[in-house]
Amino acid sequence: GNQELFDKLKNAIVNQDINGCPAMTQEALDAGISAFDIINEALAPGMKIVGDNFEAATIYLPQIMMSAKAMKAAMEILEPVLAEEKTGEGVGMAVTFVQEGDIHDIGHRLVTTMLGANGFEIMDLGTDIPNEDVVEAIAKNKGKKMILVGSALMTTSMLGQKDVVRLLEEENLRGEVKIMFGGAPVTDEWIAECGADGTAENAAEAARVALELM
Ligand code: HCB
Repeated sequence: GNQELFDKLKNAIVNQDINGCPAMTQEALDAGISAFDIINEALAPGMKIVGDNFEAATIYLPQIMMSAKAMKAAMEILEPVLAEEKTGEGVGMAVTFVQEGDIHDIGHRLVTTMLGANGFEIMDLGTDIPNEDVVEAIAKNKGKKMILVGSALMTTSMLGQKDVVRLLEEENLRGEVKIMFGGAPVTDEWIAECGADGTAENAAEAARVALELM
């Protein structure tokens, strides 16, 4: 059944199976499983295990990089499918980015993809983005219905999230945009301290929260 495929795919991420992972992803699609479920039930939980293993020091950076590659290969198959499954239209624009100093892009890509699949017009600024560039992107799109979606995976880069809110306030742009921040170290307390509007635990929830905020 589906659970068996999900487990196989999860293991493909954990075991750094760069060829098996996209192959099994295709197999799951062919079996009629949605791209959405493949991501939320198999790929993202697989990366979560990888993160836990790294924290437990049972694996090291080279293994993580291989798992990340396996994940990317699967996402390359799923992204066009999600674009086709797209629901909703004219929800607004989502400006997505990862904070300066931070190159972790797996969660960012998942969230960005999921927002696009839920009808947002996407402006993906990428990773390691200085706050000045973020503010400029918001300024350029002033007047549009907009949400800023930032990720930070490190406690150090996370601090920049507070600065970007302050910069937007200084430029009188804070009222132009909703703000959602996420990434493993981000907590509800941090969101309150930053003056952002919301956060989410995973990509599916991020899409839900973003739609609610608009
Ligand atoms: Co990286 N790394 N890493 N890493 N890495 C972390 C993040 C640590 C927590 C691991 C640890 O030490 N415990 C740690 C940060 C410590 C800290 O500050 N607290 C760390 C470190 C220190 C480093 C380096 C400095 C290591 C080194 O070189 N010595 C280096 C830094 C590079 C840099 O950014 N300048 C580094 C490098 C790497 C790679 C390259 C090996 C690889 C990244 C590959 C890539 O992204 N292309 C990597 C990875 C993979 C991780 C872990 C293992 C997993 C991160 C991940 O992809 N998770 C991570 C451990 C962990 O997080 N527990 C570790 C899976 C995704 C799906 O989850 O949380 O990113 P996510 O996103 C979720 C969720 O948060 C939410 O939805 C997403 C989808 O479900 N979400 C949002 C995300 N953004 C959102 C925005 C919103 O608005 C709303 C929701």
